[in-house]
Amino acid sequence: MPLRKQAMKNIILFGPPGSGKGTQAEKLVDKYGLLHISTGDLLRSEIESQTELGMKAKQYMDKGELVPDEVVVGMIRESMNRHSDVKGVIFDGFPRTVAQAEALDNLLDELNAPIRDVIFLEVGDAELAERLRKRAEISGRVDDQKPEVIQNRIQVYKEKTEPVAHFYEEQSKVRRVNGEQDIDGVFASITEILG
Ligand code: B4P
Repeated sequence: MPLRKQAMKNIILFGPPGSGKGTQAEKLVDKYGLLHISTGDLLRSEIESQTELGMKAKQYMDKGELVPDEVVVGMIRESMNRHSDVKGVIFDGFPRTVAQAEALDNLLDELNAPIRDVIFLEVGDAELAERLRKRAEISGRVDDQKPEVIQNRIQVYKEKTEPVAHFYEEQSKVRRVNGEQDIDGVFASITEILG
């Protein structure tokens, strides 16, 4: 992949399931004109198209488990290749394991375009469960329907995804935001950080 001539604004939206990553990503894309890459959306679109990758991913997602790293990293690489001339990327729901974070750093090294900020949306467990329960009523998402699957997603987050925050804390890139404010309040806090 070619080196970028211009500095890219690459941002990770980080936080537990239901913390509002997808919600905020849409608003940030409007404001900053960045490319939005959501691994959750990419996987759901593979499932909808009934591809081989989608059918494999579904087995994990329906249980609230993470899809294997190599599948997700391959999808990210493909998306980045497809959009080679962007001002920057908002990574939403990725990386979710330290192995994914390392793979992303390697990929961005090749482009000479490192992650600038990791926006960490902090929301407590009770509020998360309530939001996902409400989303279930409108989204029809299989992984929102059963309380035990929601609990598993929160558990998997604590075991496998939270260590990603420490990975980026060592690079001094983590910016914590109170994700329990209303949607516009969270957005205002993020834009204050990003400028
Ligand atoms: P995702 O699609 O990433 O979904 P999420 O974490 O549940 O949601 P998000 O944080 O985006 O919340 P949202 O804005 O919708 O992942 C789904 C699954 O895909 C994973 O469990 C996993 O199996 C798989 N997967 C995805 N990426 C992967 C990876 N990298 N590796 C392996 N597997 C992967 O907000 C939730 C709800 O709250 C919404 O209804 C919203 O309206 C509401 N809300 C948002 N902000 C609010 C606020 N401030 N106040 C009140 N309500 C708010």
